[in-house]
Amino acid sequence: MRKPILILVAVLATLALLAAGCGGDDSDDSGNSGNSSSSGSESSGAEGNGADTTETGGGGGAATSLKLTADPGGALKFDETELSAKPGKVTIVMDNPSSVPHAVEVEGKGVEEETKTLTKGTADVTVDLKAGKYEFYCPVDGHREAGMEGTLTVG
Ligand SMILES: [Cu+2]
Repeated sequence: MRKPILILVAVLATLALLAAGCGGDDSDDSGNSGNSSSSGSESSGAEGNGADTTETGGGGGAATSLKLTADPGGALKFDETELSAKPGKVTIVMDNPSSVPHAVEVEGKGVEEETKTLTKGTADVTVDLKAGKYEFYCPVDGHREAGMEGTLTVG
């Protein structure tokens, strides 16, 4: 019975010495090691936030996205006059590559929402639509009359 205990004690003592030795040797560098560990923890936190964002994105993924492009040469027209979507949230992204200001307004069934007016860029608006017919057009003065309009069919 005694020998195993002595061996165990010897092993523990050896391990303790090794551990103490390692700790002592590393103490000069441990400051840097500690900082590295802290940075790692911060990174983990960021990953956690990223996961939350992904979940939120998944919920928002139900929205239908429609794209509308204004004439690149500056003519008063969109590339589409007929758009269609399923009922629910619909995001209309208007790309205006020209230097003529444009926007898109969606109107119908009590809905009336528009993107901001801009040149050389994209703007979007999200609307919650029921089945039916809506109109979309550019609300800039004179543009709708010139032909920047179309029909959005939801159903
Ligand atoms: Cu316009």
